[in-house]
Amino acid sequence: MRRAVCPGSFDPVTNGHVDVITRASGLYDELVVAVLVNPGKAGLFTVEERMELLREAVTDLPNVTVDSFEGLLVDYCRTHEIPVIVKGLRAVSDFEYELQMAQMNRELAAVETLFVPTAPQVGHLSSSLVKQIAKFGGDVSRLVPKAVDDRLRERAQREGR
Ligand code: COD
Repeated sequence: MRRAVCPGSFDPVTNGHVDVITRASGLYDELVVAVLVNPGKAGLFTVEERMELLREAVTDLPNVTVDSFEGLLVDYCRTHEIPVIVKGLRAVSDFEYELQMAQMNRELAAVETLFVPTAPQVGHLSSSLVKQIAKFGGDVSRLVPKAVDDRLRERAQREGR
């Protein structure tokens, strides 16, 4: 059984994430999408909300499950016997940091990292840009799954924008 994990903050999941998850799901028998819990950093969405939005985004991918974790990614990999981390790469700016993490994760636990180059049509997407656009009332419907767009609109309405 070939297993891999796609980790991230996913605050919230974007079409860029969905593209990487979809492509990775075709390469492995089982793919876990793991939401990082960072206790020191409050996101826009709670970890439970992010997981719920991810689950809705991957309903068509039967070999994908959604989980969350707090701590070192390599510990999660060890506990769940996952030998591969899949990451999306957007630009050179992603590469330096991602390479450093990949090398460290390999040194810590012999976990390999597979980089999936972003699809050109979603290479400019990031959760932080999506949040910024939505915050000021911009249209993000083409950038995120429908459930995320709905949730961002609800929030904007609630907050009177
Ligand atoms: N196209 C392609 N890929 C994309 C796109 C896009 N448009 N947007 C995002 N991605 C990729 C990112 O490159 C990343 O690989 C993944 O999707 C998740 O993105 P984010 O922004 O939701 O998540 P990050 O980058 O904040 O997540 C970082 C981790 C949580 C994975 C990392 O900090 C981590 O592993 N933390 C655990 C603690 C740990 O083990 N630390 C030691 C590391 S050596």
